[in-house]
Amino acid sequence: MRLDVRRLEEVSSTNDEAKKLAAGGAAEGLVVIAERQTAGRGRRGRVWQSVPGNLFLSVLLRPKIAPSAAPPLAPAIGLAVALCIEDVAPLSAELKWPNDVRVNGRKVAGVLTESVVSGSTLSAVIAGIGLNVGAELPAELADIATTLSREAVRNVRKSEVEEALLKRISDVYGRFLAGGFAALHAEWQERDVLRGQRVTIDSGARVEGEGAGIAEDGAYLVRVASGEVVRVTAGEVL
Ligand code: BT5
Repeated sequence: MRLDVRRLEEVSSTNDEAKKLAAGGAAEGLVVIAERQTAGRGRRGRVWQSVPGNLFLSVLLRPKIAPSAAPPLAPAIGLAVALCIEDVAPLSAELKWPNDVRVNGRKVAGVLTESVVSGSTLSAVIAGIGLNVGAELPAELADIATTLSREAVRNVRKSEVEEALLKRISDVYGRFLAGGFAALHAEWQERDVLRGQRVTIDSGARVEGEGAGIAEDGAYLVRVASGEVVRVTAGEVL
């Protein structure tokens, strides 16, 4: 994938900006990076606290796959973020299915993938990433969130993180296109924080049990009380 990076000073959300450009016919590989987001979003209408100095970017992907095959792109991009973190700092990144990246138990990055579907065709996937590099987060997030600089106990340079992230996204996406999520499965599994933990996943219905790992296709597996292993293809860990 050839990347075409557009840098903007301020946007509502880099995902919205990328979606607009996608609607105008922009090619796969367009990257929108903003210094400031005034309405950064998480999933289900949640807010992404976008403190200037941290990284906010969205990549336009146009995979030739069915809309139903798009959900594993969220954990795939999560893996790219994890690998990027390990490239730039002496840290181990942890992945919480489907879209959280953590370091030392606290969330350092989130991924928001949004599909654009026309008819029965997947016309685009916008993969948005918010990564806390070094700018201090609001106090209310202190218990659950962190930054790379805090965890690495030194200043981590944003330009370096950005460069590593774009490289990892190209690499991971290329492998996803060639071999599906299965090509990324082992690396994801090594960083899985839910495995062996009690989990409740809301996927329309509630699935409760023990995390049994990520499946080869990117779904999450939960061993429920009866001993049966249930697959969850999309959802939210409570
Ligand atoms: C996510 O949502 O984790 C996806 C976040 C994606 C943000 C990027 S920034 C670039 C692009 N443009 C956008 O508008 N969005 C994407 P979710 O799983 O719903 O998690 C949201 C929750 O994370 C919030 O409810 C908070 O609890 C927590 N949170 C908010 N801001 C945070 C931050 N800066 N660091 C860590 N946690 C945060």
